Amino acid sequence: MASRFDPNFTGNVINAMGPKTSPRLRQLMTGLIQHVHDFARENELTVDEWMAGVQLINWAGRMSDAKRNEGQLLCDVIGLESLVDEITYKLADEAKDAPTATAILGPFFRADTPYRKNGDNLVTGVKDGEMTFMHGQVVDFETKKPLVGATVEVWQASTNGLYEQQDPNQVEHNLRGKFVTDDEGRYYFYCLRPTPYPVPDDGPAGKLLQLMDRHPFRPAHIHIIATHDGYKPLTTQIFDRKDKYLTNDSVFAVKDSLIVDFVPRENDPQAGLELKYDVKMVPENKSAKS
Ligand code: MBD
Ligand code: FE
Repeated sequence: MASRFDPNFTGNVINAMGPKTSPRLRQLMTGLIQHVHDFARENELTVDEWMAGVQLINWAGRMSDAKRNEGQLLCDVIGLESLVDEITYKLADEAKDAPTATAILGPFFRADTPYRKNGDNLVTGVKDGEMTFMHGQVVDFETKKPLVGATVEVWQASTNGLYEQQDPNQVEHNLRGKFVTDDEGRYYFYCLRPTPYPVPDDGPAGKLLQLMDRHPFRPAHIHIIATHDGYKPLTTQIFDRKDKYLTNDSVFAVKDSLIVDFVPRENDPQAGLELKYDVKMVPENKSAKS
């Protein structure tokens, strides 16, 4: 089918790249230009529509700073971060001794999260939360060998739907911490049972959700990053089985194997709930499928 548009135009743009371009950049930019041009031609994109997209991207840029990553959130609501996660970590599946599945990092990770001692309480100044004792073991996914001295980093939003850096009323580093596993590979601490949470919808990502007639909610989740020398770093999230947004996460990050159960805990004045969660890691030089 002959295009109504100049058949040489896209090729000319791609061929404008010079010989010093790296092979990978050439491949990515060739694909990007080709797909973006096809998108514009197939939809007969108007100048006004294109400019609305430009304005949306500029708005995201103006809104972003050390505490807010609106560009990442825009990618999240169109599923791009979850797709890249799937591509990158093809390894996880539902098999019995499969490694822990990965999930996206999201925009609220902080690189300067403090270390805390096992048994510490992450929660300050939250009155309406359900306190949870979270604990588990970090193990090699195949041998089940406990990984001593592994780092387990966690972060979660408060019951008001805000992460600490979004909320001037929370103490610095509230609801986040790094723990080091003990001689048996165990970690343990007190946190909140997470609650469902709207991604910030006061910027372009929220505007786009509204235009697409979608809600901004994410199912209740706790973020985890586990690391240990000689093992592949693991970034994931765990989700409360009782949450009503499990099947319609606004950023498409839920995987069945990451759904967990909060159970009642007896005789602990600090927590009425308990969550046991073991982390199964993959050695660095190994594919989980082998
Ligand atoms: C979040 O809290 C989150 O975890 C992700 C992935 C995207 C937006 C907000
Ligand atoms: Fe999150």
